[in-house]
Amino acid sequence: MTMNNNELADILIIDDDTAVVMALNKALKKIGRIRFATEAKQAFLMIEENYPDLILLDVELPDIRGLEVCSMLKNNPETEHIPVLFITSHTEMGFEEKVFDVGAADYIGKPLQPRVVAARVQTHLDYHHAISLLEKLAQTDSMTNLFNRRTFDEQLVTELKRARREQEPLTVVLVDIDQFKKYNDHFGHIEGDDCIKRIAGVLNDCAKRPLDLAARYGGEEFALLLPNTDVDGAKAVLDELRHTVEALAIQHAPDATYDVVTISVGYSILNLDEVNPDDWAIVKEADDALYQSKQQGRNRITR
Ligand code: GH3
Ligand code: MG
Ligand code: MG
Ligand code: MG
Ligand code: MG
Repeated sequence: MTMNNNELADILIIDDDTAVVMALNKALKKIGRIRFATEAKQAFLMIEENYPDLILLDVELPDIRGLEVCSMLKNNPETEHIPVLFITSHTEMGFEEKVFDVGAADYIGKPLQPRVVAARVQTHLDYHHAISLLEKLAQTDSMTNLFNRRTFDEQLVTELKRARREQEPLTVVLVDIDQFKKYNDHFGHIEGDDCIKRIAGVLNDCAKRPLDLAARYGGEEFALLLPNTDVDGAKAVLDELRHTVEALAIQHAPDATYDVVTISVGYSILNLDEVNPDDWAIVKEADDALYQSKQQGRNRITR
């Protein structure tokens, strides 16, 4: 999610006709920060610099045809979500279809009517903003702001596929707070929620690399997905995690084993030689390892 409703949207106009650019700039300056490019090559550089919230695209450009530019944007996972609106005076039969075939959100006919342009652009920005918000809500655990279980399950399948294809290690981690019933019984549920949030913050900090994922797996259980991470990498991340939680020094209930709140950790690394791979086997292994950590006295890490 990039856009906040109160922020001005970032709108990129790609058109080689400066009169059109000036007219659009005037029509849209209240809605967004306008950037413009007069050819496709320049536009792609600007898009990479900062992904715009919406693109207005001319059909005829000096270097690459507008329809092709739109196809390229829609075939790139980084830019496929950006709404593209064509600016065109093409009125021949079938052109409208072509525009939507390449994934455009809409098209605006010339001559341009400033208020119509502004209204259409605003509608698409609002729609796009609402979709992004819904996507974010659907992926997030609202109490901790970590990813939720559903997102973990989806990403697990994706990352297992990638790991097998690229022959790269993948580490799956399960984390459970130690003797948390005692914590709740002694301090109450509100303090308990607070404790969960603080530990979630540590997990979030541990998922440092772009593809690392930290999720709330259940009540006081968390999961980490660490792509391209082998035993040494996993040990380093998890030692730091366990240590950092302990160093929060959250006072535990008087009848708990340790003075401060701790976590138990279990992890498993994908076996790339598996003949009949089962996607959930790795989670089961991490869960068995977590059980071992609990059995052996808690506040520890087991593979
Ligand atoms: P163990 O060391 O074996 O894990 O002991 P435990 O008491 O932590 O046992 P377990 O993991 O089975 O218990 C989970 C407890 O966490 C039960 C429940 O009361 C508490 N819990 C789960 N979700 C929440 C939550 O969202 N908020 C609060 N405050 N407590 C929760
Ligand atoms: Mg042109
Ligand atoms: Mg538990
Ligand atoms: Mg527990
Ligand atoms: Mg238990």
